[in-house]
Amino acid sequence: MDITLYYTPQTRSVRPRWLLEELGLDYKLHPIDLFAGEGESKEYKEINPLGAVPAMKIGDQIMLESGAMCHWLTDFHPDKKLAPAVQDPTRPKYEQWMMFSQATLEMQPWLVLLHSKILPEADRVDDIVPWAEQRHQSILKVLNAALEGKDYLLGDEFSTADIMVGSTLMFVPETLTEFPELQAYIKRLNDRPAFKRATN
Ligand SMILES: N[C@@H](CCC(=O)N[C@@H](CS)C(=O)NCC(=O)O)C(=O)O
Repeated sequence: MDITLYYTPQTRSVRPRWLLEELGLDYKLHPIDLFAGEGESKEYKEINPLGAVPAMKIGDQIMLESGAMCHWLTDFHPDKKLAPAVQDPTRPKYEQWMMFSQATLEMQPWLVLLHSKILPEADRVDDIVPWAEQRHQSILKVLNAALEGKDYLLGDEFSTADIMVGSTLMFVPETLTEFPELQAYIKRLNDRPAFKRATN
């Protein structure tokens, strides 16, 4: 399979790169200097009209959305056992955490960033920030409890859900101070050789 990953460090593009490393697949890395505006270039807009990373080229086909890439790559390689089989009793939990990472966990930190740094000052809604911070803490509490006594979200076995959830937590380490299970979890994930290779 001929895969090119359009990638900017310290963004959501770490998710598919980390997974590609866990799977031991060959891939080409195409760096995009998002912070220098390369996402807005005519060439890159032909890859992703929204100018965002990651994007993945599979043969001639372009795929967007980090979560979709992770889902598809994992299911394409069932022999690597990074997800339970669809018939397995732990599959519903796997699906839950995969979706949770993007639909629930990442929304509040994104709102904080948007309304404290990214939007022009005139467009920011200040009251959103404390609300989102508090909501984020409530969500972390649930996640912390779910990880008690476990190495990974599904128990002893690492899965792609840990890439999705763990990478999201790693964007906001400063919010984890009250949660020892989450801190230990992040450390465990940081120590994985595939993670180190993906973020070198
Ligand atoms: N839901 C998309 C979000 C992609 C996204 O917004 N990426 C950010 C970096 S983490 C980006 O490229 N932002 C720049 C922009 O949207 O112009 C995904 O998970 O792939």
